Amino acid sequence: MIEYFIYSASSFAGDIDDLFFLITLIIGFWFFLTFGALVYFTIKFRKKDGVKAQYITGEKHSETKWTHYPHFAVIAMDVVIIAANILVWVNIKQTLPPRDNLVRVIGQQWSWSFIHAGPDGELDTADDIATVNDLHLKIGDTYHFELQSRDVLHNFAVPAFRLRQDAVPGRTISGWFKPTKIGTYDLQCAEMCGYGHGIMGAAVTVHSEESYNETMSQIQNGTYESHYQKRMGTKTGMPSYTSHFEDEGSFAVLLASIF
Ligand SMILES: [Cu+2]
Repeated sequence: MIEYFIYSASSFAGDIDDLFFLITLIIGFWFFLTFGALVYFTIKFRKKDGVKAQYITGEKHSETKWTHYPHFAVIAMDVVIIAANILVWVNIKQTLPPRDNLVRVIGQQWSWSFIHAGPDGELDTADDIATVNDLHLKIGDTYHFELQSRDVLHNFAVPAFRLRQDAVPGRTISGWFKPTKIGTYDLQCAEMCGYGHGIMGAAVTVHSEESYNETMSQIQNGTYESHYQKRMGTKTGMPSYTSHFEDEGSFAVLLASIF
C-alpha cells in the first residue's frame, strides 16, 4: 500500500513495507477495538436521571480479566511484531550479500559526495568517479556502500530504497542496497546537522546499463550536467555547497548561498 505514495525502488523495499503494513494492521485493530469500546460505553452508560453512579474497584477476577486478557493478547502481538522485525533486520542489516559494485558516500555540512568505484570495482584507484549531490547507480547491481561523515552526524536516507543509515564522524559504516527500478529519487539528510540540514539533499539516479555507462563517461569527460547543477541553475563543474549560483530566485539557492 505504501508504494502508492512512495516509489519502491530497491530489492528490500517490499520487506520494509510489509513490516509497516503488519504493524499498522495490528495497531489499527487495537485502536478501533479500544476506541469503539470507549465510544460505545460512553454512550451506553451516560448520565441518566435517577440512576446513581457505581464505584467499581476492579479487584474481582471477573473484573480484572477485562484488563488482563487484552494485555496478554497485546504482548503476544508484540512478540509477532518483534519477530517480524528481527527477520527483516537480519536480512537487510546483518547480512551483506556479495557485491557487484561499490560506492563511498560522504556527508558533510551540507552536501553529499559520492565516489563511484569505476570499472575496476575498487575504491581509491585511478578510475574512481567522484560526484557531488548526484549518485548514479546501475539497475540490478548489488551495491555495497561505505558511509562516512567529515564533520557531524548525518543520515543517508533514500526513501524510495527504504534505506536510512546514520553517518558517524570517524567511522566507516558499510551496508548494501540493490536498485530495482529505473528513475531519479531523492536522498535527504535525515539527521539534524546544522543550519543547512534542510537543503542537504541529493539525487539518486538508477540507470539501465547503457545509460549508466553513457552517464559515467560524460561525467569523466566533463560534459555531464548533474541533477544538482540543473536544480541549482549552475553549470560549473563539481559544485560545492558554496558554489556560485545563477538562479538567484530560488529559495534553496538563497539558503545555499548563505551557508
Ligand atoms: Cu545532514
